[in-house]
Amino acid sequence: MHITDGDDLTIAGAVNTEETVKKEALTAELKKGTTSMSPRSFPLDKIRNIGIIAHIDAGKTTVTERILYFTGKTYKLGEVHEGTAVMDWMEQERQRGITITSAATTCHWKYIRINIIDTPGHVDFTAEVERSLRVLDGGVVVFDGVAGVEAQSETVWRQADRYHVPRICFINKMDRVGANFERCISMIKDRLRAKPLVLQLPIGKEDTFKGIIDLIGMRGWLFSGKADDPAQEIDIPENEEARCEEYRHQLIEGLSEFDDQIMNIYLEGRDISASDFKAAIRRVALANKAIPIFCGSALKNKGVPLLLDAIGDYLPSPADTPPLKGINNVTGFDVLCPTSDDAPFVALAFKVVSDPFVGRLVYLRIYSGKVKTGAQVYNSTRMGKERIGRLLIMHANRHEEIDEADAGSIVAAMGLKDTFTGDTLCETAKQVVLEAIKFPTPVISVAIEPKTRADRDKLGEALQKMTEEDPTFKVNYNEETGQTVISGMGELHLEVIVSRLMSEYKVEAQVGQPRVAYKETITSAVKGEGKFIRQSGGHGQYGHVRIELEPLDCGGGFQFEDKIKGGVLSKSYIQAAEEGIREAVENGGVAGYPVVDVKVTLYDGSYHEVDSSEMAFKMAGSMAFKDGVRKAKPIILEPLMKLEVVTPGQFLGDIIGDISSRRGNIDSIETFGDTMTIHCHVPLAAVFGYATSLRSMTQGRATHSMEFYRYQEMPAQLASELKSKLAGES
Ligand SMILES: Nc1nc2c(ncn2[C@@H]2O[C@H](COP(=O)(O)OP(=O)(O)OP(=O)(O)O)[C@@H](O)[C@H]2O)c(=O)[nH]1
Ligand SMILES: [Mg+2]
Repeated sequence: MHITDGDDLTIAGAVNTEETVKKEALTAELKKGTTSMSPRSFPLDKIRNIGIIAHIDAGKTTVTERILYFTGKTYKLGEVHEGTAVMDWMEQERQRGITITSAATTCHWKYIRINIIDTPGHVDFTAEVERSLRVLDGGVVVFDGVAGVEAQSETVWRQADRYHVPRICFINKMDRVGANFERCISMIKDRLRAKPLVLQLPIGKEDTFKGIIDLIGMRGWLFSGKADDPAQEIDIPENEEARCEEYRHQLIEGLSEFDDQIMNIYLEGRDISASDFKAAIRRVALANKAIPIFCGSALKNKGVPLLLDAIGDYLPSPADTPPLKGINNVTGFDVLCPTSDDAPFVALAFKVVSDPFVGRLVYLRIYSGKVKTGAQVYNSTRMGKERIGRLLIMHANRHEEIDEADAGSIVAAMGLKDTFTGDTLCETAKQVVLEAIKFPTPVISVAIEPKTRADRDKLGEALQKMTEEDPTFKVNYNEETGQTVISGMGELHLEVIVSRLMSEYKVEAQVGQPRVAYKETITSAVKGEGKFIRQSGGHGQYGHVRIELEPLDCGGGFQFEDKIKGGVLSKSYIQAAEEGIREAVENGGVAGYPVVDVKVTLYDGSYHEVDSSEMAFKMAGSMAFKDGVRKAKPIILEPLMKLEVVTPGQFLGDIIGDISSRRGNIDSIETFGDTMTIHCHVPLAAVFGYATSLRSMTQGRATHSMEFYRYQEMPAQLASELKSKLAGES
């Protein structure tokens, strides 16, 4: 079943519904394949830019693969477990059966164009979800029908909340033993604190799950399980009638709470038509007041066509999303960027990929205006001109060339040399900067030593490409030890990077054990002084600065203020001192870890007519900072992780005992039947290799999920042990 002849979608409430668009013509064109990605303007209100988001293994990629098949985009069903999923195209993804990098694609359903980004569920790749949610208009949140709302689903839900992304839920895996639709709904209510609008009920459960009841049309749909068999429409089975009436009633009540139009029809005792229903649900969903819920089994080809209808019906088009706010580069005033082809061009770069065949690709979400191949644009974040070489529509790792991209579209551009993730592109004459995307800091690192000189060169090049691609991946070269240290979000993240270095970039290197990325901060305000004075025979060196150091709140990063009174030091010496201070911040405080949450104020200094140089002031800055940190009661910060363990009750005692011995704190324990969910916080240093020990403790029957929570002070005893260990190593 590809593009179907099914009911028209009621895109009630969408812009231009009342028909600037010739639906039939468009549908026919799409069927023939004549409207491909071509450069023509696709009606804005018929575009859906959506992300598929969820906990690891919920079935996001499988849902996406089914969407591609049912929309006729692919002609073979892609399977994650067989390594044939189109969206999981990277070698690492196919080997491991997980998504690592978000992949974009475009397909058409009835007369809707759907731009999809399939995101990874593993928390180590959270940056991929963050950047996707930043540029998408709507989300499909997928749940495993057995596990319900898992830890990472909650995390992505909160991320979507932050970006105000309207979403719909798909309760997947209804065919699995233990699948429980009602339990999933109550978890959506309790854990996500969301208001569910149940629009479907499953017919049968587990291996007898065979279809879905649509509570709006009050019709049943049976799916044979074969992707090519059309769904069979049936009356609601007699034994389900009472349950359906009850749910429908709840739906009307739930909707009335948020929608006056439905409430009025209901209070007047009139029948609510399907289009009234759809229009009201769309209004409520777009306003993020309640969440439409659907169900099915992607793997068994059940329910996905109805989900596709729902994407058209209940998720926003770019025109429904409020205009994005940017800042005028010159005046500093707010600027609204309307989703319109006629407005000045504004786009956000949200992803950079080094493609081995086509080179450097920059993914763009175009918010306003259009852009043509060859156009000159302005990177307002870096204040430089850029030229767009070619424009592409991506389909996972393949692409199709276009010569123009419009407002509301998601495309990849070639030829941009100096544009990075989070940068804004706009017109030179109408400069605007959009808010950049915020990414978490890496918490774990590993040392890499290339085997030969040739490997060192290859390593440098590979790491540069990878840091461009992944904003949560950082590289530090330690001058003193000659070691390259890479940092990331977790063990899996670094493991994937190391595997890619070896298999994709053919670097041979010695890789150390993963280590915690500690940081340092100060706890009191102090003054520091740096004097760099050298008197040798001829020309000497003279640089002298006085600074003040103050602790900032957690997350405050590093701030620098110049309070030098006129003429005491020249601008170039001040800049050189700042540079020296910044380098010292990165190179580390008393224990050699980067210093965070500190403000440095440069307030005084002196220079020598002959001997002073920028170099001398850079040294003086660095010395002043080191002097200050030593006096400011520095402490070591360690990453604290949020850990969630789901286990059969019999292992609860052992798991809790183990967590306590790892300096963990239990926050709460939830019980669902015999399944216990333990929520706790544990320092990262104490949970290396946790997967292995949990597996052996529970015979592989417990699962866990861990994500970075925050940095916290390390206990003094452990901090001093760490310092003496470091002293011993150097
Ligand atoms: N029984 C059953 N298994 C499913 C269903 N959907 C997906 N799976 C299986 O669940 C596993 C994970 O599916 P994926 O589609 O890779 O899940 P994902 O959410 O993309 O996972 P990540 O991208 O790694 O977070 C695969 O083995 C799928 O075959 C379903 O409806 N029923
Ligand atoms: Mg996946």
